[in-house]
Amino acid sequence: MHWFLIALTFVPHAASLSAPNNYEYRLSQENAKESLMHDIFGSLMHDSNIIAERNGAHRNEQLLEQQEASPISFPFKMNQLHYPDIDDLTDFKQRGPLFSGIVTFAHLPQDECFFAREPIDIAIVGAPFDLGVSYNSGARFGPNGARQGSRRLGGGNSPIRGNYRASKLRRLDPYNAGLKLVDCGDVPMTPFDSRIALNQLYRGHHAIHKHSSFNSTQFNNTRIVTLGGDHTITLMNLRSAYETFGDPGGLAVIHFDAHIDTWDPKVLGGGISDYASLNHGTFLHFAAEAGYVAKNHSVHVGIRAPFISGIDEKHDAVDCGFKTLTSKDVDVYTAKGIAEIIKSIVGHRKAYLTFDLDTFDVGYINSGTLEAGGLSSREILTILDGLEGINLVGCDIVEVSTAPNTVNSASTELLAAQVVDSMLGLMTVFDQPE
Ligand SMILES: [Mn+2]
Repeated sequence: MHWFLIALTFVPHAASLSAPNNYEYRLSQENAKESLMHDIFGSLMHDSNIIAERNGAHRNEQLLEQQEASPISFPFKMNQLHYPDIDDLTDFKQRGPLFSGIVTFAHLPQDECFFAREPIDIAIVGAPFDLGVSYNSGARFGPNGARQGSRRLGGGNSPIRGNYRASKLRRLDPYNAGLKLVDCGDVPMTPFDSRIALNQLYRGHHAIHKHSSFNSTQFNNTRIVTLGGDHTITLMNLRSAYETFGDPGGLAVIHFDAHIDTWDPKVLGGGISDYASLNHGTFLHFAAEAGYVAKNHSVHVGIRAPFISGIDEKHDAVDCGFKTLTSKDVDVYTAKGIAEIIKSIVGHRKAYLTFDLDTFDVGYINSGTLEAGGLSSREILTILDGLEGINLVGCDIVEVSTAPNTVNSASTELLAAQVVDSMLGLMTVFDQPE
C-alpha cells in the first residue's frame, strides 16, 4: 500500500504547487484518480453511488435494476426480516456481549460473602486501598481495573494454559471445573485511615475464610484471591490465610515483584513514625516477623529495583528468609526453569502467591513503582503455569494502578486479570479429583 499512500498524500499537493492550472491537466488528474480508485475498489465504488442514491430523495427503479444486475453480491441488499413479537424476550435470557453488563471478575456470580454463610470454594474479593504507596498512587482503582480487564475471561479452554500438552492444567477450564467460584465485591476500606482500612480488610478476609468449601477435595474452607490495592494489603491477606490454613512453620510465600518489600521499617518509613513504618515496602518484614512466612522456603521472583541500604540483602535473606530470583535470572534459567526453581524452594508446603504487577516490564503496565528490565507477559504466564502442582491456599494481585486517565490502563487491567486467571488455574488444578 506504500505507493497508494504516497500517491494520495503527496501528488495533489505537489500538483497544486507546481502544475499549470489548465483544463487538460485537471482532466488527466481526474481520470488518473478515477482509474486509481477503480483499480482498488472496482465496481464497489459504483455500487456505493447506488446506496447514496437510494438513501437520497431520488430512489428510482432504474438504479435498483442496475443493482440487481451487478455481478458483485451486494452486501447491504434489503432482506425481509421477521423480528419476534413485541412481548417475546426469550433471547434476553442469554448473556449479552462480553463488553456489556454489570462487571464482576470474569462474569462470576456476585455473592454476599461477609454476612451470608453459603459454601464457596474460591472467592474473589477486592481491596481498594493505596495509602501505603511510596511513589505512584492509583491502586485503589485496581480491583475495579482487574474486573474491567477480565471481561473476556470466564470459561473455555485456553490453547496456552499449561506449559505441556500432557499436563492436567492444559485441559482445564477453571471456571467450569466443579468448584464454586464467586466474586464477593470489595471489602469496604476507608480512604482516610490506613490502619482502620487494613483492619477492615483483615476482618473481611476472616469473614470469607469462615465459609465452608462447596465441592473441594482438598480444603474445608474458602480460599481467597484478592484484587489489590497496594502491596501493604498482602499483610492482612497473608495473616488471615495463615490463621485459616497455615502450618506452624508459616506459609511458603511466592512473591513476584521488582522490589524485595522486606525493607526494615527503620530504613523505609519508620524514621518518621511507627504509623508510617507499615507500608508497601515493609509489609513482608512484618509478615516474616509475625511468623506467616516459611523461612528459606519463600522466594522473590523478578527482583531488579536497587537496594536502599547496605543491610537490605542480609536482612531479606537471613532475617526474613527469602531466596531471590532476579528478572535477569529469567534470561539465564528460562521461564520454565524459573518455575522449577520456585517449586524446589517451596516443595510440598502450603503456599501463598502474591503478585506485584510491577513484575511486568514498565512498557506493559502502570503500577506503584515502575522499574525497567521487567518480564514479558508471555514469560510470566509460562512461569505461573509452570507452578502446576503447588498447593496454593491464597493469592493476590497488587499495585494495579488504574486511576482515571491512566496511560496503559487497558493493558494494566488486562494483565492483572490474566494473572488472576492463571492463579485460578493453579488453585483449581490442585483441587481436582484424581
Ligand atoms: Mn511490591
